[in-house]
Amino acid sequence: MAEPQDALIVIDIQNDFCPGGALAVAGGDEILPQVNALMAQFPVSVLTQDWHPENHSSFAANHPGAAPFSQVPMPYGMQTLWPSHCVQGSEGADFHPGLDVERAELILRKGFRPGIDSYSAFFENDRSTATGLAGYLRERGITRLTFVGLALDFCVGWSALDAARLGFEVRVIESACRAIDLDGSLEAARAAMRAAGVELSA
Ligand code: VGL
Ligand code: ZN
Repeated sequence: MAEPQDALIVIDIQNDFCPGGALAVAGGDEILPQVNALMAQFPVSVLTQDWHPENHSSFAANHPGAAPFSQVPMPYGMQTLWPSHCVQGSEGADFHPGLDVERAELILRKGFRPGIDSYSAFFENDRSTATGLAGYLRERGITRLTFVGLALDFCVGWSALDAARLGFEVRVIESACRAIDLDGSLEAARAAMRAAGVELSA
């Protein structure tokens, strides 16, 4: 049961992460009915929106000769290079039309700085530049977070790990997520979440 101190955090359910999108996650649109039903049950829902400028450094197209899904060293660590996706103002960056966007009380955009990616809803990929979400949730008295969305092994997983590190009680509902699963990333994310005390529920 959702209590007043609960919030649902809905990660990146955008056209580009759904079938037909630039960085499509298999079955990404299948989670919509469950996500919408959860939003109706939680007292607070927050949506995140991946929101990159065209010159974003996580795009393979901005690294001449580099292939999508390869890795490059960045000042903050290794960065996977992605097909260009969720470009600010594009249709691909819009929320999936089937998502109950009007229920959300906050829409948090991330990944808008050209030089750094932001998988997590709490910190950019240097793990230290804050997005402000933790402060928002704390000021509202929220202590328990339930994560759903795309993709389980990247933006959902990194967000859940940061939330646990910040002291929130954290749950991920796996049936309301889908994964990219790049080179074992799904199992690695699951193991890291379990080790951090994140509750993975079916
Ligand atoms: C995501 C890769 C790049 C995600 C965002 O939402 O999981 N993955 N940008
Ligand atoms: Zn992205």
